[in-house]
Amino acid sequence: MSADLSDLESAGAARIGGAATLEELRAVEAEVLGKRSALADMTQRLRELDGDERRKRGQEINEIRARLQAAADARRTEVEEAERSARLGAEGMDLTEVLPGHGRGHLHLVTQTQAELEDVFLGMGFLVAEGPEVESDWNNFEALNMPPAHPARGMWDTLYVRLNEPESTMLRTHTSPVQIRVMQSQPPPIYIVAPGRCYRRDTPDARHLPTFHQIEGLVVDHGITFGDLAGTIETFTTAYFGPAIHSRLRPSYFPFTEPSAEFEVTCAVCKGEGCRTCSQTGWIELGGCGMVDPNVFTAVGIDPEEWTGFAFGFGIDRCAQVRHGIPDMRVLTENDIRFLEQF
Ligand code: FA5
Repeated sequence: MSADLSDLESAGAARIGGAATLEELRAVEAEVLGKRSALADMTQRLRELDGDERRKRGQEINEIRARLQAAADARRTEVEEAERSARLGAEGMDLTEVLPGHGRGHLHLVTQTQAELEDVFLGMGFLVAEGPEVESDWNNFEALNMPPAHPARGMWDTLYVRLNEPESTMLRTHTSPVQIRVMQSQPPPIYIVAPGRCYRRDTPDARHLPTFHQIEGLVVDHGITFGDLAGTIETFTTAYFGPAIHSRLRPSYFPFTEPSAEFEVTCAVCKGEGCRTCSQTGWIELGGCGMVDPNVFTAVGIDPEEWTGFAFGFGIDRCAQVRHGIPDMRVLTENDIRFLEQF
């Protein structure tokens, strides 16, 4: 019987190994391991044997069945993989295909705007820096002169991440934490811009999105003045918006700059007349700016007696809105092809 069993196993293994499709393998499995297989027949015939002999043969048959089942399982994985590769090859899409009348697609307006803004500042001698979107309380608030419970934290409706201590980790509410990261990682002089995504619990409206983009600027050097800040903003607006858009600085408050200002440009939708987009004011706020507060320098270990600097943070989506006269910013996230194709 041992010789029979060994023949049966090698024949079964050969049949399994030769199955080329899943369907074939199913049929072979039934034939080799199923209820009507020779193996099942031998199991039935165990009854004819007695005592020890029956136990010994029974064990042999079980071992052979287990080995053949393992071979069938392994073959199934191989055949499935081969069938999947063949199917993918046959169904493969040509993503480079260009249908008549359709372009190849292009960068989203916000991405284009970010690249253009980076170019303007690169042309002025700035470098581009980056920081993470998930930030620590220290970088997003505390080092920016806002200790815990500082009332100015309320200026930014914050989305927290459930990580570490409660409310210690958040989705950054602005790109200003990149200022902190840069000042901690390199000594002055510093001339950087940091574009990136920000998050706030803001209700979407014509000028607000809960997820939006800012571009931060930071300059730290000897003898930097508010005049340098105003000149930089003026150069940037003329380069990016052209001469038709007017800009103005108005006194404001940010805990990390002193003095601080808000930076506004004429509403491109109504040309300054007043409309729904600009809440009838004729002006749209682009961002905030000011001279780096000495407390921020102290927090990152830069001597405020030696160095001075300015910082600014503008909305990238707002820049796109103003430049292209987009009445409602929400279209930027709707992915309506009729809108996207215009840019
Ligand atoms: C700030 O975020 C400061 N960090 C800016 C700053 C940087 C001041 C450096 C001083 C020095 P504010 O919250 O005002 O400031 O936002 C700046 C700009 O980001 C706004 O003027 C607007 O253009 C854009 N912005 C803010 N919230 C939204 C929003 N929900 N949707 C779209 N754009 C927004």
